[in-house]
Amino acid sequence: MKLSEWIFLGICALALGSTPAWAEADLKLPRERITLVAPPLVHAHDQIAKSGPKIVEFKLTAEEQPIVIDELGTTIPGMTYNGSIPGPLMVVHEGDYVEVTLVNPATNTMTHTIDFHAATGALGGAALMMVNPGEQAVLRWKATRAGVFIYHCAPGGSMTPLHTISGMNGAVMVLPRDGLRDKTGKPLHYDRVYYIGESDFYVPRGDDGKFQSFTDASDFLPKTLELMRKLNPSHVVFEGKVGALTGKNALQAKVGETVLIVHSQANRDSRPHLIGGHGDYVWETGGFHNPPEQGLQTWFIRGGSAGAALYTFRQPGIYAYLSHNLIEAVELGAVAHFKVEGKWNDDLMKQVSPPRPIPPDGIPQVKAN
Ligand SMILES: [Cu+2]
Repeated sequence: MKLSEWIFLGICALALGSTPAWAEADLKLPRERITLVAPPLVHAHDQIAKSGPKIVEFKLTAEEQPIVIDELGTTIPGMTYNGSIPGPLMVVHEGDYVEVTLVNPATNTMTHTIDFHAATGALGGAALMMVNPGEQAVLRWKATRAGVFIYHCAPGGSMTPLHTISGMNGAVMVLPRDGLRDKTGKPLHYDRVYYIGESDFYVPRGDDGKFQSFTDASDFLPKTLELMRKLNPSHVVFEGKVGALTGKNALQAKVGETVLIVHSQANRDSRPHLIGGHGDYVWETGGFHNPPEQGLQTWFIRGGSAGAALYTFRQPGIYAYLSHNLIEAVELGAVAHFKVEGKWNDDLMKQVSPPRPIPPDGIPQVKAN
């Protein structure tokens, strides 16, 4: 083995080791290594920080792999962080340092990086994380702003939107050290947190009118680029696939539980709405130091941002959580389900009279019951 190869292996070993030597030399803080999980799940975390700032280590691997984006089996050559669309949600506290290792395996064909909207400087870190196949980089940035922020690939030019819409996007949640609060300063807590990442895909149709499938990026990218420029998505989906969060994949909750729903859209506007429920507290623009809005029906997620909604479920049943451009929800796929268990509250809603034929005598249905 050549000397240069030994040096490269040594650098890799350092970077993968428990404490990178160069990082400890300039920042003496406790470290915590987080194992990320695929959305809609979120890694375990404290809502209120138990100690002072620390360095929180995450590892993201760029994975270029075919992904199925609908129930028809339509396949695109996806680009992902850690294999999921969106990439995993990373949770830290304000004042912590986020230390990310980005790995681009030699089996990949493209250059990847990360622009963290929560980070300060160097294109959100993208300029310092540009890794070619066979390379990795480590970036540390200070979480100075509390809120939910997206991250996405940004290799430059048309590759930036192409990689972002091909799956390379995710979010970071920077919690205030003392947790979430309402506009009066009252603490707010959640029993569960789900991360919903919305994606827009641009897939060409064949002469038969059906979506074409692709596994080769060099074939797919020029065609999706042409469609992308018309701003007319073929799919708008949650968690990278039509039906990823519906039916047997529904999100679970119980009556009385408070759920934090983090919703990101790295490229395009969205309008989350929970049918039969509300946003009790909504940080629509994602900033946790802005007073949350209360009692919302629909909220707006600007393309290139993330927001968070806190809701306490009060009735059991199946709820649809969708983008309330109903065409995008029903025709293009932007729907999730919550399956909520518990006891029905007649005071909040009661079926006074089920549907029945209109009585000939015109007696009001309420009396007929
Ligand atoms: Cu990329």
